[in-house]
Amino acid sequence: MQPLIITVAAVGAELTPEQTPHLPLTPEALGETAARCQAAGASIIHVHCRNDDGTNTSAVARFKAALAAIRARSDLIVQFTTGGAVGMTPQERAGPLRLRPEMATLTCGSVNFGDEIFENSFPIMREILAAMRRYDVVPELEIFDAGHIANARRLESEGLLQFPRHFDLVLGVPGALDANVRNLVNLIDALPPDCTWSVAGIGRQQLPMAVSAIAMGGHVRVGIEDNIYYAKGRLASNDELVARVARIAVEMGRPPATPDQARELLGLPARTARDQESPPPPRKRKRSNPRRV
Ligand code: KMH
Ligand code: ZN
Repeated sequence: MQPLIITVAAVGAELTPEQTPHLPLTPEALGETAARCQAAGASIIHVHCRNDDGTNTSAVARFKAALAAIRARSDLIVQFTTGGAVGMTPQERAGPLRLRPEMATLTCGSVNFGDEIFENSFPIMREILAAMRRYDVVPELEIFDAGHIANARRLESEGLLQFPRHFDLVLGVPGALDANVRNLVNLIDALPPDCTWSVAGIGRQQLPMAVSAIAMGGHVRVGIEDNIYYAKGRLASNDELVARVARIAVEMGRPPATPDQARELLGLPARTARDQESPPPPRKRKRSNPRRV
């Protein structure tokens, strides 16, 4: 089986500093988190940015400082959010893409999100994808509901996306698909051929979903964006959550991928190419048999 790609979703948009002291609010704190999480076994960092007071921001200057801090302290694959926070405009969500991170998320459809609606109409998705194409950013496709995979296929048929791509299956958001193995298997069965996938279990389902994904040949997203607890009543740091999954993965014969191994598995250009004027075309992805259970 392939090495395990561990993504750390280290910040999010909804948490407040009152909920956990482990939120990396500043670019410096994000750089420190990146270094610790890479040492613990992560290969991708999913990035939202905050102001010093903890409020969410899409300011390009803040993302620029965060990108620089992460690159100075790690060689993690940097994946910007384009989901942002509920209520942000598509222009705000896509703004930081001009900084040309290696990856960015694309949520593939609207979804209830607690008591709110996380809006991702086709026009919004097309606009965000156009910005990704303009800046040569590779999308990771976020799936919160079963219909989102059909939406991704439609975007592909419109020529706006190419498959195979990496999918992140987000299970357990209140208002979306529950986090259980039956839903996970159904989603994997619906993926286009040769796509890789990870699972992001929300709340207390983070660890069971992660262990399921390791066993099924998928990859894993953990981090306090999705789950603030290490155990009932005990808050977690991001690197603790990464380290626990890495330990289990080693025991299960799936040692964590290095960032460069993850780039290879995901078909991303080698990191040094990002700093050149014209990056080379993406590598051809290896067949991965991602659906094997
Ligand atoms: N904050 C959520 C509304 C993403 O980063 O791509 C959306 C989100 C998804 O976090
Ligand atoms: Zn996010």
